[in-house]
Amino acid sequence: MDKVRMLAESQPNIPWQEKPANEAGPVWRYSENPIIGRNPLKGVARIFNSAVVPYEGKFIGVFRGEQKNGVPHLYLGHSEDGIHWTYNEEKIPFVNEKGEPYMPRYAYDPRLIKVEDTYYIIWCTDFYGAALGLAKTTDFRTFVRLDNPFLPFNRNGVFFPRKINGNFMLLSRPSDSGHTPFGDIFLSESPDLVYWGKHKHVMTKGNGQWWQTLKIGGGAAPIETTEGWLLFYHGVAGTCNGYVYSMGAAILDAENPSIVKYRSENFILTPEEWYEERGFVANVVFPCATLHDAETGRIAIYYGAADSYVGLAFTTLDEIVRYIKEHNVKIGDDDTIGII
Ligand code: BMA
Repeated sequence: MDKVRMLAESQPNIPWQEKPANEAGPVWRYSENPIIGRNPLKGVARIFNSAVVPYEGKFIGVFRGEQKNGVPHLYLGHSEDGIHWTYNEEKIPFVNEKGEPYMPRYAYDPRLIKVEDTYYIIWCTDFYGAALGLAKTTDFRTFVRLDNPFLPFNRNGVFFPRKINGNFMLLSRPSDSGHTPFGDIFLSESPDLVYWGKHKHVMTKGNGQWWQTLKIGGGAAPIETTEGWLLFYHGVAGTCNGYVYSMGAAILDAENPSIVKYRSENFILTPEEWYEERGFVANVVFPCATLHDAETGRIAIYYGAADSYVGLAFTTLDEIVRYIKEHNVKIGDDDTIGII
């Protein structure tokens, strides 16, 4: 069998630590976690569930900052190494297409994804309830907010990093406006970011795997590989003490990503460390982004921890793909194109 390869750029300077000898799982945590602690900038009590990209030889991020009045907004951050961050104290100043201020009432769980020459921010916004908000930038100075792609209620919008058959591809998780005790991952397409359609079902919450029995949602932008799209996502268990968020992984078909090729039966990261188990919301591991290097196959996963911190975890393409295949489980009709 050919060795699996990433169909992505080389990013030799991403954060990295080798796997500790005593680590049994396919994903290991950064030893200095959490990389972002409490009160990280003026007026912001906590940063978590945030997204980063490589930019001009360094790194740039869009951060979910929980202000001291409890309302989340998005903040821009810069880093030389992907670990130590400085932030703009002002919220990201979204404008409409005429250049006029166009701020969301709140904004959380951003993803930041480059498609062609443009960076897209997609987040959870207020559209008479929780829905997807969308903005674009090419220079991280002007942020043009576009029409909300979908009707309420929806969360966990994740773009693919390239168009497929000429269309933008967007994963989402239809929700309710509250704490959503249900939900699967769906796929939608758009030629122009205005009209969305060709909706398909991608992945079902897994009733046989109790860690993801309540709901699932897309996490980081899928990584293109010779095996298909590698997706890190979150899965939620409902316990007598509340929800528990873990990280899962799957591989979607390269040209028809509504088809799941492989999906790990087991979580690949679950709350175990103090910063995942203790915080504003205990027991949350919530991936929103990766940095990855095609040359070495290294992957650095950024995840929110306990709605209070940002953690970093590592794997390699070889290791995670082998693990997913070895623990592959077929759930529902995930292996179909997902139209009924
Ligand atoms: C979800 C989202 C996430 C959050 C999680 C756990 O519904 O709101 O932002 O991390 O709940 O509180």
